[in-house]
This record gives sequence, C-alpha cells and structure tokens, in this order.
Amino acid sequence: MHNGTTITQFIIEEQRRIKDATGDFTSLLNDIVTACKVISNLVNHGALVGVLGSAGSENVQGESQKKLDVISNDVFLKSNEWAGHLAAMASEEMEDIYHIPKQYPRGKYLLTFDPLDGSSNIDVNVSVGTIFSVLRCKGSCQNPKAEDFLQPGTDQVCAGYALYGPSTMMVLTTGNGVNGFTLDQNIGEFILTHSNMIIPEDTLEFAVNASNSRFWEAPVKRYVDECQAGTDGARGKDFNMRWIASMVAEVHRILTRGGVFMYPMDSKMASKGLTGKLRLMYEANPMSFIVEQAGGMSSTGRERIMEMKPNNLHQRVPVILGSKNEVRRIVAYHDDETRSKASAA
Ligand code: AHM
Ligand code: MG
Repeated sequence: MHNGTTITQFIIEEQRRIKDATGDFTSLLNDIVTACKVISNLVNHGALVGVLGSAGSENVQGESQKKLDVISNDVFLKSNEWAGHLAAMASEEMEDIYHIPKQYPRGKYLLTFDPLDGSSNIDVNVSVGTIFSVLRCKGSCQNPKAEDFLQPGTDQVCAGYALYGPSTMMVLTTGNGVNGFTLDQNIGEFILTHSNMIIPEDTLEFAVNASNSRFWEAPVKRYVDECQAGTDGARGKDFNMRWIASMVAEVHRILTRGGVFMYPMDSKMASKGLTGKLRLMYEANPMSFIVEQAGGMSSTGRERIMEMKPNNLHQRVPVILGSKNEVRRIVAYHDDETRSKASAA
C-alpha cells in the first residue's frame, strides 16, 4: 500500500508557499481533480455502463462527438460551476463560453479544457485524456466575455492533464516544475509518484501522423526524412517512430522518456482554411506549459506557442514539442527555409 503525498496535500503545501494565497485556487484544483476521477471511472467501465459509441452530434469544429465527449464535458461543467472560484469556462465541445449559472457566485479564474482528448481512441480501448488550463480573469469577473480568455500561454496559472491509461495519472504544473500523480483506485486518491518530471534534451524517438507526409512543409519533411534515413543519412543514427493519435498519451511518453511530438501545418489543412489541427487554448498552450516546465521546448516551427496572442477561442495552431535539442533542430530547419526563400526573392 502507498502511504505517500496525496494531490490535495501537495496542492495545499504549494499554496502555503504563496504569500496571501486565499485557498481559492486550491479548491478549484480539487474540483478539477474530482471531475477527472469521475471521467476516469466512466472510461474504465466503458461498455459496461453504455458510454461507448457516437453521440450522433457534431461539435463546433464539425467533428463527430462521442457519447463520452458529451458526458465528460458535462461532468467538468457540473464539478466546477458551483464553488465560486470561476468567472467562466470554455471547452472544445462548446462553441461559446460557459457562464456560471446565476445561483452560484463567480470567482477570479477562467478554466479552459478538452474534456476527452483523443476520443477517436475510446471505442478501441486505447488511452485518452483530459487537458485543462487555468487563467486569471482580467476583465469583469461578473460578466466575462470570450475575449477575456484570449491570453497568451505565458499567462497560465496552472495547466495539467489526466491520462486514462493502464493507470490513471494526473500531471500538473503551476509554473514550479511538473509533478505526476497516480490514482489509487482503492482509496480514490491521486498519490505523488513522479516528482519533478524532466524531459531528456536528446531523443531517438519522434511521433507524427505520417499519412499526412505528402502535405507537409519542406522543413518537417526534411526532419522526418533524416530520421528515417537513420545511420545511412545526415543524422548518422537510427530513430524510432510512434503515433498513438492521443496527444495526452504522446506527451506523457515524452515526459517519461523524451521524444518529439508533431502535428505540423500542412497543405491539406491550408486548402480547407485551417491554421493547424490542434487547438491553442485547451490543447497546445497547456501542453506547452507542461513541456517547457519539464525542460522541453514547444513551437509552431516559427514561433514559441506560449507567446502567441490568441485571436479566437477555438484557434488552431501547428504543434512541435518535446526534447529540447530536437525541437530546436526542427525550428532551425524552418529558419533555413525562411532564409532561403528570402534570398531567392
Ligand atoms: P480531438 O481533440 O478531437 O481528440 O483531436 C485531437 C487529437 C490528438 O489527441 C491527436 O494527437 C490527434 O488528434 C490525432 O489526429 P489524427 O487522427 O489525425 O492522427
Ligand atoms: Mg482534443
């Protein structure tokens, strides 16, 4: 039996180090943790409780929703609306922001989340996860607007994810390193099992959906071609490739043993008027905060994701993140391309 630090104890001890902390943020995190435990339980029971399959609806991005997307979204809203810590919420599954119902007090934080990322994996019993990000409400907390959410990732107070895999884990940062907790199903508590997670600077592993390769931009093609050439190519070493199609699981692997994850820009998305696949506010920014706090790097290839000024709640961005030296190399390949285009012009 584990007799370690529970996530509640960990958060309270973090709070004690902050002068004038009111405990609001601690309570908010506790409610987020409760929501993730409920979702974990539903994901674990799957077909036994009739939650698999399609909901027969589409979300704001035109993607078909799974039953569990809709249920998990509802669980998150209900767990977090009542306590008085939030001014509003925003989710991948809702077009507009969610206002706190009139009967509850409003607080000083904003919460964005993807309730069940990688949901194309649910029915085949592959790992999925929840991603969330906490911001301060800088406008009117009584009457918040979608624009209040449009803060750069560097302004995040906290980011985290829950991974529903062989074990359920919660990984968190409040800007003071990254810590991982494993859910002990017997006592219903997350226990600190991975303190101060650090991403190795070098890696021999990359993750990308290679079925899009013919649409990629030249710098991404160059990087992946070189990895695939292995000992016969410019890199002089062999690389391994992974693609789970579940960002939470990919980021967790990178936090555990290093690697690079890419969902880069491509011409297929551009032809549909899309600016990337993954969403800035509740996928790319929280994951970038975690990765940077663990010593990794996160970029679109052309700019640091966390410094982007969002223009839309559901804005999409290219994402390249993970082990620092590899991400740096991919960014350098983008720079090379920009320079050679400029000198050809
Ligand atoms: P979702 O939020 O609709 O689940 O989409 C995001 C997911 C990521 O977890 C994953 O990296 C990517 O989509 C997989 O995309 P693809 O199916 O193109 O491989
Ligand atoms: Mg998602």
